[in-house]
Amino acid sequence: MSTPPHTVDAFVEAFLRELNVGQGVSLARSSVNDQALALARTVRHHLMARWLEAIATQRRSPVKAVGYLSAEYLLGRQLDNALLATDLLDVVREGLAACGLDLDTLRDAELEPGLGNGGLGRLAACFVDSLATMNVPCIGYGIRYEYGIFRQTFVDGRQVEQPDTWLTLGSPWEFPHPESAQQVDFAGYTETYVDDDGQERCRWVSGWHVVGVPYNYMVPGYRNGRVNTLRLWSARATKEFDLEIFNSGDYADAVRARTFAENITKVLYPEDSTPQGKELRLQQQYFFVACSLADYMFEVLPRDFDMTRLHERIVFQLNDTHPVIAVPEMMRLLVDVRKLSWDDAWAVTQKCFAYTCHTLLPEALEVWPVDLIGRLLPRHLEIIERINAEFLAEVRERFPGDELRVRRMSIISDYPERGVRMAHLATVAATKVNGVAALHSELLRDKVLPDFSEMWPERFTNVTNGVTPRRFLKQANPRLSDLVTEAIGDGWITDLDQLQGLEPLADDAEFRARFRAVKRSNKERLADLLRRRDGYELPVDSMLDVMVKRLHEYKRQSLKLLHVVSVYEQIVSGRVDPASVVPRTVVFGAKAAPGYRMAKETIHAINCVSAVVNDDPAVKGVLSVVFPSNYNVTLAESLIPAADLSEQISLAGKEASGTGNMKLALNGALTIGTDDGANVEIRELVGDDNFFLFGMLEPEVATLAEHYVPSRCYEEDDDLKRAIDLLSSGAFAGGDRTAFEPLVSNLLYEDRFMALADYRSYVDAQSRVDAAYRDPDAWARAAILNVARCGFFSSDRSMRDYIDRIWHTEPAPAGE
Ligand code: OX2
Repeated sequence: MSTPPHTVDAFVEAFLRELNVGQGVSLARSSVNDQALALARTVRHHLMARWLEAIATQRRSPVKAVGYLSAEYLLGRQLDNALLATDLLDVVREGLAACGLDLDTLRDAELEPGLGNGGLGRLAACFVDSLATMNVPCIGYGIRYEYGIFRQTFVDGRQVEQPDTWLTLGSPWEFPHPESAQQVDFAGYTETYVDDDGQERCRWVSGWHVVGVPYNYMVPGYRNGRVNTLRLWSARATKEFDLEIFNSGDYADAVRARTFAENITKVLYPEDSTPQGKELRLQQQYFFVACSLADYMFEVLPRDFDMTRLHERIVFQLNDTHPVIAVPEMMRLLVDVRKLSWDDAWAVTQKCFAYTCHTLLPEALEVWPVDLIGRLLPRHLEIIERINAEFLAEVRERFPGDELRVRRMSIISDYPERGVRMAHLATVAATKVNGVAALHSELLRDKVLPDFSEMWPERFTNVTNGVTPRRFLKQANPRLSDLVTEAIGDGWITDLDQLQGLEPLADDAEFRARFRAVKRSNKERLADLLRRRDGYELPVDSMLDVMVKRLHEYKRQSLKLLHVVSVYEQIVSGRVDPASVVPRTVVFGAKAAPGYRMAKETIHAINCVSAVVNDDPAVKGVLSVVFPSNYNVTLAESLIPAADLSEQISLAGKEASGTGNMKLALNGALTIGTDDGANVEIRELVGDDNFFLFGMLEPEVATLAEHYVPSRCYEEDDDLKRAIDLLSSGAFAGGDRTAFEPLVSNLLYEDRFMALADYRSYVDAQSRVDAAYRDPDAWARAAILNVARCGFFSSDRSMRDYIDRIWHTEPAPAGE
C-alpha cells in the first residue's frame, strides 16, 4: 500500500470518492457530518501505509516496546492532529474550498473523544504523541468508553451533566478488530489439580466472562512517517449470552445479562484524583489489563516466545493505580497458563512493570476491599496474598522485630476493612516508581511511601510531566507558531529547547510588538468563539486571567472567587476608583465530579457572581467573569493561546504536577502560583521576575495544619471579611442569604485546603500582577521569556527521561 500524492487534485478526487462510495451521498446532497466523515477517511489514507508498516515491524522486530497502560486517554480532536502530522492542512483547505466547503466548519463537526477526566488522561495522550514522534515503539492500551466525560451544561448556574454521545455520528478514526477479541473471565472459584508432569497446579474456574474487542487508533508521529497504535478495548457479551437469550424463557432477563456484560465499558467514571469504590470500576480495570496483557504476550509476540525473556520485549507503564491489577494478572498468565515456576514468573514480572503515581492525596490511593477482589477475581486475590507474604518476609528479614513497619507496608491492610492497597502492590512489583514533578517525587518518597523508599531507595525516581508542543503550540496557536518559526526556524516543533533562541528577542521592541499583536488576535479569535458558543462578550482589551482545570477544593477555585469578589466589593463600595483598576476578564473552565457536592456549590457560586458582576455598570469595562460550560481539550486549544495570566493556586503539596500550567506558560501567559507541583520548576526556569509567587510553602502548610482555625483569618483581614460577608449577603443570589451557605461555612469552619490562610498573600500578588500589566511592553517581555524558557516542558523531554531512567528502550525507525 502506498501513500496518496500530496496534491489538491488527488485530495479532491479521493474526498469525493469517500463521499460517494463511503457515505453514499453526492456532494450536493451531503450533510456536514457526511463531509466531515469523508474528510477524516481521506486524511487517514495518508497515514495508513506507515501504520501497517509499523504494526508489521512491531511483530517482526526484537526491539523492546513500551506498553502504556492507562484507563484514560483524553485525546482531543483527531482531524487537526492528523492534518498536522501529514502536513496536509493547506492541501485540504484548498481542496475543500474547490468543492465549495469550509475546513473550519468540518473541523467543528468532530466530537472529541473525551476518554479521560483531566490531567492524567491528557498526559497519556501527550506521551503517546511524543513516543510516535520520537520513533519509539509503543502500544497505548486503554478503554473505549461508549460515553466519555460528561457534557457539562449550566441550568440556573448549576452544573447539569449530559451523556457524552461521541460515537453517535460515526467514528472514522477507529478500526475495530473483532477477530482479535480476547476473553476476560470473572468470578467463580479456584481449584488445584495435577498436571501432565505430575505437578500440582492451580486453576481458575470462572463464573462468567465477556469478550474484549479491540479498536485501533492511529497515533501519528510528527511528519516522520511513524504511526503507533492506541488499542482501546470494548466489552461485548459472549456467544453464550446469545445462546442464553435464545434458550431462555425469560427473554428480558437474558437481554439484561447481555447489557450487564456490555456495561463494563459503557461509561468513564467522572472522577478526578479520587477513586470511586465501585465494583464496575474494578471490572473495567481488570477487563482492560487482561485484554492488553494477553494481546501483547500471546498475539503481538510469537506464540512460542520464551516468557522468561518477556522484559526484553516489553515494559508496561502503569499510569497510576488503575491498571495495577495487571501485576497479579501477569503472574497468573505466567504461572497458571504458561506454567513457569512462581520464582521465574515473579522475576520477570518485576522487570516488566513500572509505576507512575499522580497524586499525594491519601484518599486518591486506591484500596480495593479484599472481599470484592475475592469475589470478582479469586485467583488474583490468592496471587496477591502470596506476593504479600513473600514481600513481608523480606521486610521482616530486613527490619527484624519491626512489626509496626510490617503493618504499614503490607499490601493488604486490616483497617478500616481488609483492603488491597494498590499503590503498595505497584511499588512492590515495579522496577521503578516515579512521581510527576520534582516536588511531588520528593513528597512521594518521603511522605507517601517512606518505608518503601527506605527499603529500596534506588527504585524511586522523578519524571516531570510535559505537554506536546505539536498540539499545544503548533496547532492551537498558529500565529505564535509562525512568529516563533520566522524567528528561529521550525526545529522547535520536535526539539522544544530551541525556544531558547527567542531569549534575545525579548529585548527587541519590534518582536515584542508582534508578540503582543499575536496575543491580541488570539483574544479576538476566542471572543468570536465565546460569542457564538456561550453568548459572552469578551472584552479583548482587558487582561485575560485564566483558571482552567478540574474543579477540586485543593485546586482552590474558591480562592480565585474570593479575589474576584474582593475586587468587585472594593469598587462598588466606592473604596477603589474603577478608573484606577487594571481591566480584567476572569475566565473559569471546570467540570465537577457529579457526586462532589462542594465542587458543584463552587460552580454555582462562580456562575452567580459572574451574572451579577457582568451586569453591573459600576464595574463595566473593568471586571468581568466568564465561565464557558464544558471545558474540554477543544476549548482549551482556544483559551490557552489567548491567556495573559495563568492561575495555578493549589495549596502547596497537593497538586502533583499540573500540566495546564505548562501549556499556559508555553503560550506566553505569566503564572500566578504557589510553590506546588511543576510550578516550582516553571518558576525556576522562567525566573522569579517572570512569575508571581505567593502562598505558604509545603512545610509551612504541614505545620499550620496542626492548629489551623480559618475563621481567625476572616476576623483578622478586613478585605477578606468584606468579601465573605458580601458572598453571604445574598447580593449575588437575588437576596437569598442561604445560597452559598455550604460553601461559606466550609471555608470558615473547615477549609481543608487553607484558602483563607493564603488569601492575603494571594491578593497582594494580584496587586503585583496589576502593576506589572500596566506596562504592556514589559509584560510582553516577561511573556516572551516564559515561552523561551519553557522548552523543558515538552513531553518529548518527559519521554526521554522515561527512556533513560525507567524503560531503557530505543527508538526504532519504522520499516527497520
Ligand atoms: C492528575 C494530577 O492531579 C495532576 O497534578 C497531574 O498533573 C496529572 O495527574 C498528570 O500527572 N488523577 N489525576 C491526576 O492524578 C490523579 C490520581
